[in-house]
Order: sequence, then C-alpha cells, then structure tokens
Amino acid sequence: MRILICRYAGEVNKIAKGLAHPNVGLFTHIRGACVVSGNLQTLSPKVRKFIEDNVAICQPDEIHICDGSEKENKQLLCLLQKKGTIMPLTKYENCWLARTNPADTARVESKTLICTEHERDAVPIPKPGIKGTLGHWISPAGMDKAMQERFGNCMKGSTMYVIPFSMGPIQSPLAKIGIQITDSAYVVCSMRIMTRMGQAVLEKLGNNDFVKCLHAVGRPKNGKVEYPHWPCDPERTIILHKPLTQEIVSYGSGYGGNSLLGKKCFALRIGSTIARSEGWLAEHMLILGITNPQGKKRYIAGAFPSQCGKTNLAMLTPTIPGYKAECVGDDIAWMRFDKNGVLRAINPENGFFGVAPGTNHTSNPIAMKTIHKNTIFTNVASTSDGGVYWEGLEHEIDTSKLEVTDWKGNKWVRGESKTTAAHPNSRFCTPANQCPMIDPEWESPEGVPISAILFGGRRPHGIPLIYEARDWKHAVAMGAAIRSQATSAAEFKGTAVMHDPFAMRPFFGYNCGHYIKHWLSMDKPGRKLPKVFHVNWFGRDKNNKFLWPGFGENSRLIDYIMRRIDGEDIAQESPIGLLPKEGSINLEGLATKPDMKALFEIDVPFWLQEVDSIHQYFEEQIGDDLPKEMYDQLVEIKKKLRKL
Ligand code: GTP
Ligand code: SPV
Ligand code: MN
Repeated sequence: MRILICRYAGEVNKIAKGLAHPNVGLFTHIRGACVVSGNLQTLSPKVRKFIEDNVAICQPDEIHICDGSEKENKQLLCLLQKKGTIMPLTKYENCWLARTNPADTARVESKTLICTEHERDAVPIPKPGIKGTLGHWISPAGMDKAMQERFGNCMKGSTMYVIPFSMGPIQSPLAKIGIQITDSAYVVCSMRIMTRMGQAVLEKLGNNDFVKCLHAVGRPKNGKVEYPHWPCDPERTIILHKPLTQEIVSYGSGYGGNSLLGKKCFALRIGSTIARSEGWLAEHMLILGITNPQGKKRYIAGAFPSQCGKTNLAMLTPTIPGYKAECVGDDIAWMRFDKNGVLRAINPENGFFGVAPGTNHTSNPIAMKTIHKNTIFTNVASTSDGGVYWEGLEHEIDTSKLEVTDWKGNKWVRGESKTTAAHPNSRFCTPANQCPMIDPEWESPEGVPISAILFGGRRPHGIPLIYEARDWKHAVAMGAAIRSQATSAAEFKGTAVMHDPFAMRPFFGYNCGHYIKHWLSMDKPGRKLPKVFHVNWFGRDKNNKFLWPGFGENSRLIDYIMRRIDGEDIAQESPIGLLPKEGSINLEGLATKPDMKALFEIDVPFWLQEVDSIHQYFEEQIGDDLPKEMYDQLVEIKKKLRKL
C-alpha cells in the first residue's frame, strides 16, 4: 500500500506543477481557474452553468470534476495525508483517521435553515412568546445575504471539487441526482463511500435538472486558521436549503451531516419536500430484512432519533434460533406505495456513517466486520499499532500494551485520563456493500416491501419496551409524539428529554404540521398499510441500569412483530395502544430474566403527564398547522387512562 501511496503522491506533485495530467490536452480555464481533472466540454449546459456561476463567486484556483474512479480516490487520499487531514491506519486495509477541529464535531441544528417565501411553509409558527423548535426559517433575501457574506473568494488558493452523485441506485426510478461543489477532498472521499458518485451519474443525468449543492469549509473572518489540517469557520457556519429551486448551500463545517450534503440535507430535507409533492415519504429510518424460522421474509423500517440505535438494529445479529437478519439501510428510507398498494422502500445511501463509541464484537459484530477496510474514521482514538480505539472496546483492545492517542491527538491513558478517548459523536464512514449481512435486494430498483414501521426513542423512564398502534391515525400520532434524550449527534449538551416528531425534528424540509398531514394522507383505499409499533430499548431501573439487554436481544421483539404481522393473537388493549400479552415475548435462553413488569408497566400519573406535555408541545409549537386528528388521539388516550 505504501508504494502505491508514493506513486500517487508523485502524480499529485506532477499535476500540481502542471507537468502531467490524465486529461492532458483537455485543459480548460474557467474565469482563471484551471480544470485539472475532468473534461468540462462533456458536461451538460446546466451542470456547466452551475460550476461557472460558483467559480465566479468562490474563485478557486483549480477545478476538479470527480469521476469517482479508484485512481482519483487514491490521489485524493494521498493529498489529504500530505495535508495532515487524515492518517493511515496501518493495522487495516485502506483505512484512514481524520481528526477535526474540536469545534467542528457534529451537526449544528441552530444554524440549519429552510428558505421559503413564507415562513409558515418552512416551519410552524409557535405560540407568542414561545421559541420554535421545529426548524429555522430564512427568507430568500436573507439567504442571498448569508451567502454573499460568506462565499465571495472563499476558495481562493483551493481546489473546487465537483461531485456528481446519485441518491439511490443509479438505475432506480426512485433515485435522484445531485451535484455537490466542495473545497474539501475529505468530503469527496466520504461522498464516494456514502453515495454513488462520478462519471456514471453524469451520464444518467443528461441535461436534466439536479439538486444543486454548494459546500465550502470556510475560513474565520479574522483569517486565523487554528487547525490548518481542518479548516472551518464554526462561528459563521450555516446550512441553507431552498426547496423551491432544490438548492443546498453549506458553509463553515466539514463534518458529517453538515458537509456530506447527499445525506440529511438532500435525502431528508429537500427529499421530504419532493416526497410531499410526489406523494411519497422521505424518512430518517433504517431498513431491515428478517426471515423467520419458517422461511418467511419481511422487511421492517424504523425511525429513531440520532444516536438511538438505527445502525445497530439495521445490523442485528438475532440471538433467538432460526431467525436471519439482513440489512438494506441504516439511516434513511425513501418509501412509496406501488401500484399494488405495497409500501416499497429504497435506501438512498451507499454507505454507513455510523456512531463508533459503543460498537464492539458483542453489541454489533457485523459493523466490526464491515469497517476494517476502505473506511474513513473521524474523531476516534488511535493506537500505536495503527488501529482504532473508542469507548466500548475496553474488553477487546488491551490498551495496557499500547499507546493510545485520543481524538484530539493527545496521549490518553485508560483509567487516568479524565476525558474520553474518542469523541462521543465519532464515526466510521464505510461502504454498505462490505457489510456481511447486506440484503441481496438492497439495491433493488423498485425497493423492498415494508410490513412494519417502528418508532422509538431513548427514554429512561415510563415508556414500555414495545406497544402497537391500533390504526393509522394512532400510528401517525405515535410518530408525532416521539420524545428522546438529547445525544451528541448535534450541539445539545446533557440528556434532557426532547420532542422529536418522527425522529425528523432536525430534518424536516417543510412545516412539521403539514408533514403530519401528509403522513395521514397515506391511508388510501387499496393500500396495505404497514403495522406500526413504538419501541424503547433504553428503559432504566432504579440503579440506572438498562432494563433490557438490547442489541442482538432485540430480535425477541422482532420475533413478536413478525408474529403480529402474521396476525397472531398475542396483543392486548391498553390505554396507550396494544401491549404484548403476558408470556408472548420469547425470553428463552436469556441468562438473566429482564424485569418484564417494569418494562411494560403503565404508570397512569406518568402517562397523564406525558400526554399533557405532548398536547402542550403540539399546541405551542404546531398550533393550527397540526391536523385535528392528532389532538383527538391524545384526548382518546387520556380518556382511557382515566378509566384504569
Ligand atoms: P445516527 O447515526 O446518529 O442516526 O444514530 P443511530 O440511530 O444509527 O444509532 P446507533 O445504532 O449508532 O446507536 C447509538 C448508540 O446507542 C450507540 O452507542 C449504541 O451502542 C447504542 N445502542 C444501540 N442499540 C442499543 C440497544 O439496543 N441497547 C442499548 N442499551 N444501547 C444501544
Ligand atoms: C444523525 O445525526 O442522525 C446522523 C449523523 O446520522 S449526520 O450525518 O451527521 O447527520
Ligand atoms: Mn441519522
């Protein structure tokens, strides 16, 4: 591998000096910027204009139109290594570690905005005196101003990369194409893992429209770049979305959802607006295939907020005999009813951008098998033998025999250092097709049929392990009422329980009330609506210990769900929905029997308060934009609770 790196390093040098180039003879300049890779002449007029307009603003020195090839990838990795942005992890095959500026480690929800003419199209208007929590709005003039203040000359001295990418398998009728402009080679390499990227996408695109994505890492106004290997501008970071023109503009951050614009910005925020107008759903959901001991296969989708277990469930290793799980996607699902009334889902992504801490051979052996080649790790710790380390690997990596360097680059000693080795939002970016349990249908152009949807959150108290919606309206209310503890996936500190409707609070591309109405409208004659459940793996006992073992043991609930899909009479009425009848969850083989009473207790005072806070939240945050059916559902639950 080292020899290869040197060879490509040589090529990069030659290119930098203008001595050689793969497309020598096709050199072109746009407003003074030299096209160092790719052929501008072959681009459609629309793509060309998009590039030219942004070159005029950003003033890069060079333009690189990405072809997505292995060779290009190696050149960029080599360049990143030379700049000190990434370092090779020699214990594995083609794996890399990036350490970010410590001020750029997560999504910034407070600086993520939706741009529409009328505020109410983007966000619900909260009650007077209440601060809105369901997204942020910016006017078209405000967006123009924000861009003017940030993008002028922002790529001076840098290379502008042009990334053609497809969300969804390129040939799928459900796929959508975007072009991302960025000045970060790290983003290019990550987008190559997370999306289908390169020349094939341009060919599919033809002269059609595409989602326009502009990204720049930015520089602080005072010119002081504290971490030259990871330039960014945390103070002026802004992530803008204009659904009308299908534009995404992101400035100031190189991290995750802020910079890999195909993911949350396109597949969820712009995606949800396209989905509404075309009659489908763009959701923050994993997709899992399950085959039961009788050989019957079903697919299940699940919406849990960030850092609440989607990747882990998507890579489930069932502990109960006879079950087989296969993974279609771990974060995003695009779903639509087909002409037979079957809800079909595709995973628009091509890789996993998964949370590292907590991942180990016991909790997620599949992820561990996926990430040891062709993976970019960000903000994990490294070991002196060229490996990675994070919280959760204590029993697998003997750090007493190794030197550990924490995510900030400082020496770290287990038991002595006061800080964590890895950042809690440190991640692996790894190709989906390396996952040993990837579903044979994961790239199916028409999508996989969905039989059940799970909603869930991280709730230490009061919320049962599983309960089922009675009907579609109840199901929609269940999604709208999701609450979860804050995690480090965004800028929040602490673990306060927050409302997170449909696990989409940070990702709505339009007014949440209208979104809920759209969900209600899915109930049309002739459609086979999936069964809907609420799950909570995160209940805790008096000693703050998890009540449920979770991870592979969640297969016991998947088994229950499969049997419910088959119509087994194993559920019973309760005020909040259908609960499993006693003894209907298979606990065979569990060394320690969980406290099922605690896991399923309906504490009436707790639930009355829960329903009240949801009601208050709906009124204060969504008001008249919330379909009346949602309030009716809450009233109904309250009536039933009072009868207990
Ligand atoms: P995003 O990528 O941010 O959208 O997160 P995600 O929803 O994919 O969450 P992920 O599966 O990465 O899990 C987040 C954290 O929750 C990790 O630290 C896991 O170890 C932990 N976790 C996941 N599943 C379980 C579970 O069943 N029980 C417990 N106790 N923890 C879990
Ligand atoms: C999430 O926060 O839900 C993620 C990580 O999946 S990011 O890509 O940064 O949005
Ligand atoms: Mn996510």
